[in-house]
Amino acid sequence: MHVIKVIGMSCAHCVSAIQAAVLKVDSGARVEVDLQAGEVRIDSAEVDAPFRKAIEQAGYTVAG
Ligand SMILES: [Cu+2]
Repeated sequence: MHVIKVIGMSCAHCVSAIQAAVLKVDSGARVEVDLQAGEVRIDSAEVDAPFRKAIEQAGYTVAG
């Protein structure tokens, strides 16, 4: 399970953009976007880095 802090997510559009970015890395991943916490939780066997990169390429800032 990956927990990635993401800055700049605010609405349903952000949720679907983040989900699409994550699923492009691993189409079998389970993704939960928590807008209130500013967290993306990803259940996947894939490593962390490509998810962070994909989220940044979608236009968001990954914290930490
Ligand atoms: Cu949005």
